[in-house]
Amino acid sequence: MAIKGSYHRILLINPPGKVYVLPDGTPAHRKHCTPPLGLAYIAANLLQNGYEVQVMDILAEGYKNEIFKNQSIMYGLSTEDMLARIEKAKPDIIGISVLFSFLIFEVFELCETIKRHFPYIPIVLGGQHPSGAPEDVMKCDYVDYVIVAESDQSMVFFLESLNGRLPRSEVPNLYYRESGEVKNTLLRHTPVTKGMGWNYYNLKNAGIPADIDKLPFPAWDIFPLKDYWDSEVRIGGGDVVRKRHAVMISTRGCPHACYFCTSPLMSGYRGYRMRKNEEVIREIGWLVSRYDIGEIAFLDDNFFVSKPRVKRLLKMIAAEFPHIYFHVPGGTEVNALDHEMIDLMAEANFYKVQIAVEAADQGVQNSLIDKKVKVDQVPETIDYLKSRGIETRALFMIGFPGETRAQIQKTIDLAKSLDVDDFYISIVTPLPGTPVYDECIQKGLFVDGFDVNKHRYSSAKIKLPDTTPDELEQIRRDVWQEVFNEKRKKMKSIAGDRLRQFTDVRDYERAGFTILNNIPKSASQGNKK
Ligand code: B12
Ligand code: SF4
Repeated sequence: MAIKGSYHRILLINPPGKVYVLPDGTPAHRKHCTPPLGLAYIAANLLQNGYEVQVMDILAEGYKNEIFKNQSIMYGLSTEDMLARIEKAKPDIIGISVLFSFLIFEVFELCETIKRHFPYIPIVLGGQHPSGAPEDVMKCDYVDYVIVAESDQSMVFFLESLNGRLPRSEVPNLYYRESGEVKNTLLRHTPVTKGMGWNYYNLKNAGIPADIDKLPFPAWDIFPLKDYWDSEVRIGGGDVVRKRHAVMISTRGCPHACYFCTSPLMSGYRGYRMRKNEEVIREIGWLVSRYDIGEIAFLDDNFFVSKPRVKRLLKMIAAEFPHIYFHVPGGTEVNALDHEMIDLMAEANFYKVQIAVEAADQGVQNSLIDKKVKVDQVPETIDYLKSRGIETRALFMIGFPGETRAQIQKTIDLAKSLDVDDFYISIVTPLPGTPVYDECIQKGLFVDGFDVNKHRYSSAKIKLPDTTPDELEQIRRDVWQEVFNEKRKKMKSIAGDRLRQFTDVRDYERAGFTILNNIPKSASQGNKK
């Protein structure tokens, strides 16, 4: 069924990639080239409803095209190629996905370039950043609409309304302009909890898919799969295990609501929904038979939290797909990893997990981290994972509001003591739309020069009781250095690259960089890490 209307041809865009470059000229991390699952779901829903959909993955299609700009390596299609693609696609409307806040300026630039050449094509933005800061994003004159939260269905409703088949008030989660004023359709519902400029809605009122088994499978046929497969790196930064890899999701949302996390904005307050295991198995089978996939990453917010579901799923996977490899790049809730779970993971070829420890101090855990990690269980869990041959990476956060130097030190000590393949310590980074962001505004805790659009997880953003921003950043740098010196030889996952001095052209190649093997140090003078 072909849609007849003024807006029937949609171009979905994944923006370019960006890697921050340290003052000494070293890239802060590897490149990534991940299939954009959210866009693939939106595309599938639009296609199912008769719309014509095209995709331009600027990052993947121009993966090898790198330029140095604003102290970062940007990679993706050139402006000329991007404009030529739009000219050819002749879309009636463009939708752009913005997962990462640190990309929003580049996305605004992209919108400006598109509008300069195609002023009549409306642009709608969605994804994590617009969902947390819709009012901010609508301040950009080149953005016509924002849809917040999971938009599989609301994007279809939005197009129906543009085509005059649905009143605009019926489109969930839409921000638009009327007589120059920004308005939204969220106001119809009462939030469960409310902050400054954001609301958390329960599942019923969140305007997101309630039964995720009813969604069509992601529309990978119209995505540049070969470009994802040809890239040198893997989701989460690890090495290539199987060339033909894919991403999928078995649940949406999370039963928790940690005070720094955006999940409640995207997926409703405690809006946790599970797919039937049989449906997950059906999708794996489809990926294997249609695309000959050999490796799959589950992008769930909190994959392991529903233990009986996951244990049954792992048994089914081990029985049906013994030759496929799996990993989970999102933070894993350690409380869910008992021995039986770990044994089943090993049997189902789950070869890598990231343990979200966050903070070592149980007081910080209990007051700020809704999942309340049992910290004393962490070392034993990691040892058992290792004994079963599963690669482990531990994730920590330092610099919570009110966190003392002693509490930070506990986290550092724990990070250093664990026998993991890799760890990552991020400095607490308040994302718009989260309670921690509000607390910082209300109590005046943001450091001077704080800019929500320039997030980096290595820089201090919050004033602490007895640690200065410089000290906090130094503490983090010292741990890297120490681990680099002590454990470098032992580490085989991304830490090997993260801690590596980029001295050799192969170092750059392994990290996914193609043309830049030496960024001029002078280009970065005067910038802080
Ligand atoms: C997979 C993942 C990754 C992948 C890459 C994903 C990709 N496609 O590029 C990898 C592992 C590489 C990654 C890396 C990082 N990630 Co990450 N990642 C995720 C994760 C777990 C899942 C994303 C996903 O696919 N979800 C499933 C799909 C179905 O949902 P979705 O993409 O959100 O799409 C829906 C909506 O957003 C919306 N939508 C999406 N696009 C569009 C477009 C339009 C037009 C509309 C209307 C709607 C819309 O509708 C979609 C369907 O419902 C999220 C957490 C999360 N729950 O989103 C974090 C998340 C996106 N990552 C995050 C971060 C911080 C990072 C890192 C910076 C971590 C670090 N410290 O290094 C790096 C940065 C990478 C880099 N340097 O470029 C943050 C971003 C926060 C922010 N506002 O900036 C998130 C939200 C986690 C968190 N809560 O902190 N990440
Ligand atoms: S457990 Fe993880 S996904 Fe769930 S709310 Fe907390 S940080 Fe977010």
